[in-house]
Amino acid sequence: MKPVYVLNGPNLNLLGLREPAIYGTATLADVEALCKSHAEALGLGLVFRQSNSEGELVGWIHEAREKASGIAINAGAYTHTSVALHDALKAADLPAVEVHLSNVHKREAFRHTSLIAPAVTGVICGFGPQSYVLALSALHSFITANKKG
Ligand code: CA2
Repeated sequence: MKPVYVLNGPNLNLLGLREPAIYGTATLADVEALCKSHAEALGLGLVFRQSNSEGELVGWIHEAREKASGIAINAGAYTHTSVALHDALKAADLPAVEVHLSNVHKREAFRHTSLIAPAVTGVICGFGPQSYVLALSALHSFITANKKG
C-alpha cells in the first residue's frame, strides 16, 4: 500500500519551543515519532514533512496524488487563507484529513474559517498531538474500506 503523507504548514517547526500554553510542549519531532509509531501499528507507511512555504505544500500535495494513499494536513495559518491548498487537495482526490492541535473554534474568529475543509474528507482539532493519531486512524479506516468520502 502507498504511504500516508502527513504535511505540516507554517511555524509548526516552532512547536514545543514557543507558546506552550496554546500548543503544548511536544516538539514537531515528538509529533513525528508519535505518528511513526501509530502508523506502524496500523500497518501504514508514513511520509512526514513540514514547510513554511505555501508553494512547497502545494507541490507535496501534487506529489501525494501519485505516491500516497491519503493525506493528513495541518496547514497552520494557511488553513484560513489558502485557495491554492484548497484547489490542490480537491485535485488530489484522495482521502484527506485537516488536522489541528488546538480547538480553532475556541480561539480568534479568524481561525473559525477553513478554506481547506470543503476539500477534505473530515476535520480533527483540539486534541494536541493526539489529533494526528486520530487522523491516521481515520485515514486507515477510509483507505482500507476503499472510500474517499
Ligand atoms: O492548532 C493548530 O494546529 C493550528 O493549525 C496551528 C497554527 C494556527 O495558525 C492555526 O490557526 C491552528 C499555528 C502553528 C504555529 O505553531 C506555533 C507553535 C509554537 C509557537 C508559535 C507557533
